[in-house]
Parts: sequence; C-alpha cells; structure tokens
Amino acid sequence: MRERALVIVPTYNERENIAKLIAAVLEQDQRLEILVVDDGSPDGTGAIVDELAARTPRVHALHRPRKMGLGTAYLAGFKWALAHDYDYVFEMDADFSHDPQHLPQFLEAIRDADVVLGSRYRDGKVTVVNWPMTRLLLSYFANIYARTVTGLQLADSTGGFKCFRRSVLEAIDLDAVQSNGYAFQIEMSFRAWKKGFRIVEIPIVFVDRTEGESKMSKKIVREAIWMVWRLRWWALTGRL
Ligand SMILES: Nc1nc2c(ncn2[C@@H]2O[C@H](COP(=O)(O)OP(=O)(O)OP(=O)(O)O)[C@@H](O)[C@H]2O)c(=O)[nH]1
Ligand SMILES: [Mg+2]
Repeated sequence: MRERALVIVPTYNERENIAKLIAAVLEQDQRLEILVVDDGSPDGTGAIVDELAARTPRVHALHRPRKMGLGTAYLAGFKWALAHDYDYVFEMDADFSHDPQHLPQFLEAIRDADVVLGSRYRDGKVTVVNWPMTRLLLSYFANIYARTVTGLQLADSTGGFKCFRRSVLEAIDLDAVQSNGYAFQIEMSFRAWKKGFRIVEIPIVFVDRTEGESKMSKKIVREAIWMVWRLRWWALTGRL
C-alpha cells in the first residue's frame, strides 16, 4: 500500500496564513495530507479550513472550542493520526516559520530514522532569520540548558518542525504527556529517546512570522524551565 503522511498544524488566529500554507504543503509531495487543529480562532481560521476541507480530500479539520495550548492540540492531532492509519506524522507551525519546502527532506530522512527534527542550530550554525537578538539568545541558551539537565543531545530540542514514525506515537503514553508550550517539544523528543528510538536532526532555515500575531508568553518559558527537571526525575524513577 502507498505510504501516507499527515502534517498536523495547530492554529489560533492564522487567517492570513492558513490557506496559503495548506496549498504550499500539499504541493510538496503526493503522500502528504494536512490536519489543522483550530482552537475556535475568533478571526475565523476554522471556517476557512472547513471550506477547504469540503473541497479537498487531503485537507482535514479538527475543532476545539477554545484556546487550549499547542501541546494538547498536537496530542489531539496525534490520536487522530493514529486512528486514521498514517505512516508518518508531522508537527508544523501555521505562520511560515517552518518552510513547507523542507517537507521532502523530512520524508527522505525518516526512511532511516524514527524521529526527524528540523534544527536551527546544527553544526555550529544558527539558521534563524529575523528574530530579535533577545529571542534568539533565549532560544539558544534554552537549548543548552535543556541539554545539560536532560542529557538529551540535540542541537535544537525546542523546535516544532518534526516528523514522527507512527510506531513512536504508538509507543509513547500520550495521555501522560504534560507540557503544553515549548517544553512539549522537549518532552516528546525525550520520551522517544528514552524508548530507544533513533532521532535525527536535519538543518532548516527558520523565518520569523510576517503575518498574524505571536502567542509566545512568559508562562511558556517558565513551564520549560521546570519541566526539564521533571523529565529527568521521571526518567530516573522509571516513569517513562
Ligand atoms: N490550536 C492551537 N494552536 C496554537 C495555540 N497557540 C499557538 N498555536 C499555533 O501554534 C503555532 C506556533 O505558535 P506561534 O504563535 O507561532 O508561536 P511561536 O512560533 O513560538 O511564536 P511567534 O512565531 O513569534 O508567533 C502557530 O501555528 C499558532 O497558530 C493554541 O493554544 N491552540
Ligand atoms: Mg511562530
């Protein structure tokens, strides 16, 4: 049977981006389908997706009543993907920070890996375009911090452009995943690593959003600071 891959895109107020993004994703590879998980965006993003989904079999929509965070949006998407028999499952932002043109490189890399991560900080290079220096430093040092505390040797553990083999999502206890912001990315990779899966990082160019508004918050950063210690503790006490 032909392989199928699902690109999960969580959205909250991405009206300016979503239609363009869906088109750009679908044209990358015939195996790709897309699932938008919209949290009742007040700007009508959900309605735009519904209209496209009605016309295009490769477009799917999942609606949640209100803004509930990125992590739980992905978990809902993962469960949907497992129920619908996809071989590969992607995480991707709606705001074009993650260039759809990288998708074929992920599909190539996943042939020899269980998890493929798009990395902004590989081989000593920083491939981030248009971030203020403060944000870049926060992200860069967050990665060093996460590496030190968890032992997970990734150049970019907080990035959100990723591809999982179906077996990884089946092996992880999705109901036990607790983080919701940037820590969610670390937690998923950490759990995959602890289960012995092969994680590969491929270089990506990350471009700051030009349309729509940022949902980044101090709360998301605080969660990540504590979460890495909890992950380490859970691993030590055999809870992963
Ligand atoms: N469903 C859902 N999607 C969300 C939520 N928060 C953020 N998103 C989406 O998740 C993706 C990443 O969020 P962003 O706001 O781009 O976060 P970021 O990339 O850290 O910050 P900026 O690019 O500066 O905005 C985007 O597609 C958002 O629309 C949420 O609570 N629920
Ligand atoms: Mg973004």
